[in-house]
Amino acid sequence: MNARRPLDPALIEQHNRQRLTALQDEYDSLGRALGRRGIAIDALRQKAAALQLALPSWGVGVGGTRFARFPMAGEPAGVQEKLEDCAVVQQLCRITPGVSPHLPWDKVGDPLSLRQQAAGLGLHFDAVNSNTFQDAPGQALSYRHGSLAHTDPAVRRQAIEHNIECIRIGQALGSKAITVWIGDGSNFPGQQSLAAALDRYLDSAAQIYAALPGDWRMLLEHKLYEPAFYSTVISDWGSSILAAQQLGPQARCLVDLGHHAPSVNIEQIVARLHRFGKLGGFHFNDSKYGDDDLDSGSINPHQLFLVFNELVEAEQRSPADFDPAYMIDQSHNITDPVESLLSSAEAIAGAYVRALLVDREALAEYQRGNDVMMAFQTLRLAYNTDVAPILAMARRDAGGAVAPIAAYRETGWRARKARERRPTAAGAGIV
Ligand SMILES: [Mn+2]
Repeated sequence: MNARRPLDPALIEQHNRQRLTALQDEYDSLGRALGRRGIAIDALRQKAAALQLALPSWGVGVGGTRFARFPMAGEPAGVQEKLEDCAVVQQLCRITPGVSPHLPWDKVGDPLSLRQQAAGLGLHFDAVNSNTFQDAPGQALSYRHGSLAHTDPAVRRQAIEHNIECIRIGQALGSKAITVWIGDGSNFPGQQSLAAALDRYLDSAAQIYAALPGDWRMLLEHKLYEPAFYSTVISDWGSSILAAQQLGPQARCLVDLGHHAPSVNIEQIVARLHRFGKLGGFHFNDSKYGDDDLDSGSINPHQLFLVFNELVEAEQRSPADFDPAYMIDQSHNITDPVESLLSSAEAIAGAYVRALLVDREALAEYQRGNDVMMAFQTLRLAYNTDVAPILAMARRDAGGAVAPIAAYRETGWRARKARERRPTAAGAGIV
């Protein structure tokens, strides 16, 4: 299908024309430098172009904290407008064709027509996210004291049915996975039996698992704390992989980069999960203190590189069972979400391409010989290489923008939407 582009392609072409001479010069120079290291730059350009990320439907709206949300003129209100903004991101960066919807935040209505609308914009739907961490308007029973791990079987049943409904809607949308994250846990010692709460979760999760279509995955997302501040039922990758192993082969673990204790070695978790066939996917973001949902690569780009270093190694080690889902999960509170997503997509792609630069044979040799410094320097050399010209060329090849944020500003998209779209509400709440 010939996708309808929200931005005028002529504007992007004009933007690229102004930058092409400089870009070609930088690309050629980098190509010669990489050639001296035995690396073919054009192969990297193709791999960079093949990377695919899913955007969070909730991420194109302005987020907030539990204190406040500051709306932005022209931000998208409903799912149709959110798709439009996702298409803007995709048109400019060309590696974000997926959209991960959140139910019931996204009022899907007729899923088939929404799927058609997405396809018309050059998008498809990625993993659906269920939501039993807050009460939807008109909901019969409250999740105040939990959902899938609630002590009341009727509440658990309601939460299970919501997840099964998400699968049904997801099927109509063309998704192949459901991401399950629950806020269940406790705020006080003694509030709940830690053992019994996990048992109830496992029983509920098994009922959702039983409703999975054969070609679907169930992605279990762990998180250390919040909203429960003393204990959380699926708090860490250990709980997640044990649950995924008990549920069955279609259950995998989802790693949200912000959902770990400070200083935890996330790249090692990635390697472990892959080793046991349980690496389901990622929610990319960055954090300084906790689950900050900051823009990918804005705080610790080195960690992002080390995660991709494990992913590239995992893919080379066993390509047959390597297909993690890459999704972004961020809350953009004070920036234009389109710009934050463009910046994040660039950071993720950059970490990936840098990881591709690692000389794996040399690294293995240094590791075998216990040459610590040269093993480290092998990673360092890759990390210190500026791969921006590769990413820009890959985008341009695919019809995207050489400098996506600059191009976005040149189009005047947000100012136009500020005139066209209804204002959104302020309010508060973690989103
Ligand atoms: Mn997440």
